[in-house]
Parts: sequence; C-alpha cells; structure tokens
Amino acid sequence: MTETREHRQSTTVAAETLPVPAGPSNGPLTPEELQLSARNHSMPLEALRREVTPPGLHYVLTHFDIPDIDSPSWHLRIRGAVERTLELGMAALRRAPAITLPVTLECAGNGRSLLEPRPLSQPWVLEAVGTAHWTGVPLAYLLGKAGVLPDALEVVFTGADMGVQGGVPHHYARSLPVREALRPDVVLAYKMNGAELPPQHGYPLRLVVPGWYGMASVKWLESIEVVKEPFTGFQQQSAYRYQASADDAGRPVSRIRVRSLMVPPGVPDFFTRGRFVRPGPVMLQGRAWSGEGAVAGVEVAIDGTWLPARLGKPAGGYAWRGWTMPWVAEPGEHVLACRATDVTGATQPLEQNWNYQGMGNNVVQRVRVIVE
Ligand SMILES: Nc1nc2c(c(=O)[nH]1)N[C@H]1C(S)=C(S)[C@@H](COP(=O)(O)O)O[C@H]1N2
Ligand SMILES: [Mo]
Repeated sequence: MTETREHRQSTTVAAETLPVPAGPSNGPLTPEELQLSARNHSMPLEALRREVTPPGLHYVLTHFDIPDIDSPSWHLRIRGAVERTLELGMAALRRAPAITLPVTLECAGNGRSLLEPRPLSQPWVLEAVGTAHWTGVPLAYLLGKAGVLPDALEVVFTGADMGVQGGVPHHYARSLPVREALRPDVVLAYKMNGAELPPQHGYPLRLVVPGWYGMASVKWLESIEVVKEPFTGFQQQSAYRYQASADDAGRPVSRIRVRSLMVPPGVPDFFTRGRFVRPGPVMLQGRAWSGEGAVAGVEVAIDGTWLPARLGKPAGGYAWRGWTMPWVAEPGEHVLACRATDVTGATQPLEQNWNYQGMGNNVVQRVRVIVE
C-alpha cells in the first residue's frame, strides 16, 4: 500500500551486516571508490565542445542498480494530498502536452575527490556534468489535473530503484517544496536529445528539475506523492546536506553553484592527462552555468593573470553558456584557469570550503600545459 515505502525508510539494518563508510580520508583511493567510479562515469572534458551532450558522454550517477523496466506494464501514480489520484501509463503521458528544454545537470558531489580530506563516496574529479534536451510533460500540468490541496507542503518523487545506504533500506526518493514543483519548467521527461531515455538516465520516465543539483531529478519515476509534512527519507534528510561534521544536521543542498570548465587545450599524455600544446595562437574554450541565476561573466587566467573571456549566446533556461578566449602560447610550462560569476554576484572560489559530504564543490579548474 501507499505507506510501505515510508515505513521501509525508517527500518535500520543491523550494523554488522552493512557497514557505514568511515569518515573522510587522506589515503589512497579505496576499492569501494574505484568500484563506484567504474559504474558512474563523468563527461570527458572534450565533450564541452558540444552544446548538447550525447547520452553516452553525459555523466551518470546511480546509487543502486539500474532497474530493467517493462514500459507497457509500468505506471506512474500521483496521489496523497490531491483532489483525485491519477494513474498514467506511457501512452497517456505521450498524449499530454509536451515541452523540450535544454538543461545542464551537475552532480552535487562533483569535485569531491579534490577535497582534503576526501569524503568517501563517488570520487568525482571535475566532470560530473552534462547538458541534454529533455522532452516530456510539465509536472505542473499533471499536478493541476490531480488538484493539489491548499495545505500541501511538498511533493515526493520515488524511483523504482532500491538499495541500502547508511544502513537504511529505501527506494531512491526526493521531495521538492510545492512552489518549486509547480514551476513551469519542471518536466517529467521521456526523451533525451529527441530519443527514448537510455536505461541509465531513467527509462521510461524521469523528473528533471532545472537549476537544482542532479539529486533532485529522480530517475525511473514510479510515484509522485503530495504530502503535508516535510519528507524525511534518507536521500532528503541524511544525504545531500552541507554539513560541517558527521553530527551536524547541516543545510539541504538545492541549487547548482556557479561553475565554468574549459576544454583542456592541445593533446594529452595518456597516463597523467598532462597537456602538450604547440606554440602560437590557441583558442581556449569552455562552458559556464549556474542554478542560481544566469552567467554574467567568465574570466580566464594565464599563469595567474585574469582576463575576461568572450561569452557565447545564452542557450536559455538553465543550460550552460559557451565562452572563448584567444591565447598565444609561448614555449614553457603554464597554468590555465577559468572562473565564472553569475547575476547574483556569486563567483567560483580559488580554494574550496570543505564540507563533510563533499557537496557543491565549485572550485576553479586549473589546467597545467607544456608548450613545445
Ligand atoms: N531513482 C534515482 N534517481 C536519481 C539517482 C538515483 O540513484 N536513483 N541519482 C540522482 C543523482 S545523485 C544525480 S546527480 C542524477 C544523475 O542523473 P544522470 O545519471 O541522468 O546524469 O540522478 C539523480 N536521480
Ligand atoms: Mo548526484
């Protein structure tokens, strides 16, 4: 019945059977981190050349297993504090009004492995990001059909995938405040870049919440429940918080902090990924985004001297914006860096403030190149 998930969320598995990871580490990468990083891949930085990321190059983050969903028998249920419960199959969803939006998704844990000490989880470097065109039904349209009751507080989204995290068995589930859920650009997507959703990106249906870190965009969506009390599921109350220490309740993670990345110029060394560049003119390029407001500017530093980059056309909404910067490469070793600022005045830090889960790291990217 409708309560089972919430009850399962509060059941704790015996600690001896499912160890909770130890605190942050300064040591070498652990086998558990390696295992996670082989399952969850980032976007190779050269893919920043493309405005739209092909599905195989878009980053992927899946906590548990990718479910194998048979779409003819799959249904989405909308229930809880609504005037009428809805149950919709894919055929009904495809008949509903559809929108397509370019959206940059970034994992809230992006940059985690650069922190010292390093929180033990998916060990992202810098590239847990991607931009796709998502097509689907505006969530507000379906919530309108269901009729959200006036005393509703949040909307809870639950995926088909299940597992154990922090000793707590649960389906992956996240909530949004009602006013965010009713934004016209929050979409229940069944297409990515014009094609059916790939299994790893949430087939047959996922939520896409533009501007929020990726954890809000629940994949393999099965249930939408309007609730009158704050949702306390694991992924809401324990995970995705800016915490100073293990026992700090912290603040919830929501919108994407401003960030820019550059395509590493030249060619890489296979093992170290160090870059080799020919002397002469080089067009540096990259993209910048923010979930808190449009990108207002990007600066590029060559050996520590910052200069404004040229911004490309905004793609609209919460999609990244291209930038370019001409550079005349002189023989020797150089350090390139880029830094974006958004319309709220927020800018990327030169050194990241540490937090216990390694969330919201938006430190400036530095690329070391040898010109020869
Ligand atoms: N059902 C479900 N939805 C999920 C997740 C998950 O593990 N299960 N991971 C979330 C996280 S943390 C991120 S960053 C994004 C990643 O989306 P992508 O794999 O399509 O890039 O999906 C989110 N939605
Ligand atoms: Mo994430």
